[in-house]
Amino acid sequence: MKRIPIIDSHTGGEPTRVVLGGVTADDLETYRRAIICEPRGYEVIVGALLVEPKDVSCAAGVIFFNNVGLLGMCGHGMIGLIATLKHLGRISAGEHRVETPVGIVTATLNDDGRVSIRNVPSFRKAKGIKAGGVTGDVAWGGNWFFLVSDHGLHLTLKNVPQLTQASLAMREAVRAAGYPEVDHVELFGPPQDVANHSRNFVLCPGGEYDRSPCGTGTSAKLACLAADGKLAPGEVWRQESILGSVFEGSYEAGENAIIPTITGLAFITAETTLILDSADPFRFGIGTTTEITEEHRG
Ligand code: PYC
Repeated sequence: MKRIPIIDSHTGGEPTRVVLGGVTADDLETYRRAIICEPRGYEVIVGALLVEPKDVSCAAGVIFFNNVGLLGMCGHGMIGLIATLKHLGRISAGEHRVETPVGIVTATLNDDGRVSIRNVPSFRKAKGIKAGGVTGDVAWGGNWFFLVSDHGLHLTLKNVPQLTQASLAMREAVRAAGYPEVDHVELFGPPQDVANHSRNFVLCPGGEYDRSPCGTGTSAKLACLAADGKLAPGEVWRQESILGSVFEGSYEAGENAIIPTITGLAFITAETTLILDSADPFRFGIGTTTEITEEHRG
């Protein structure tokens, strides 16, 4: 029996599963799908493995992962991680530096329970790329995004299958157009709540959609707004998700980049231990991206 203690949370509807032990950075790939996919999870979950930071000024290190691989950074996941560390009594209100594979993020646990993430430097790489019948920008916010507004689609929950298919096609097209690094697609439209500035639909690397407004995607959006002179440093941008949940974003000007801060709220949903029974043929997970091999059958 292999035991993996976890804590689940959601940030604006998007789940995070923090792994507290039983797995190291070296064997994460062996257990990644067991942690994320059915029958213990589902393909939307983003995992967060706590690791020792290399930089001693950091309170923790984290590796984010999903159904198809590793993520550079994850905004909703970082908010979920901080809420989890608070739930465990390991941190209190204030600033906490957290090391990720793409840089150090400063997370502030506010007195009201919300978490503000001062993200890695974010920037627009290319403007006005024509691909797959749309025109969009390629930007980095801790992950790579293709940001599109002229898609002509309605950003509603009932349209998720259509939005997913269209975004997958756009991702293929933008990769073929010379941007193979793009693994997220972000569609923008008018908000449903007039208090917000924009609504988005975000396609994640494994073909799932982000239930939250996507922290790294909102950072990429802020980089494009800043580059176009449409948002000033310190000005607040309220990004609404396809569910209607909201992240607040603002930025400081950096060198050839911006430093975004994204604020959101996470709720703990479960604390439990995953069990991988060596007799279980599905102990390493099943799902659309998973093949059960002889090795898995044992
Ligand atoms: O919030 O940055 C984010 C994120 C990336 C993938 C899913 N959520």
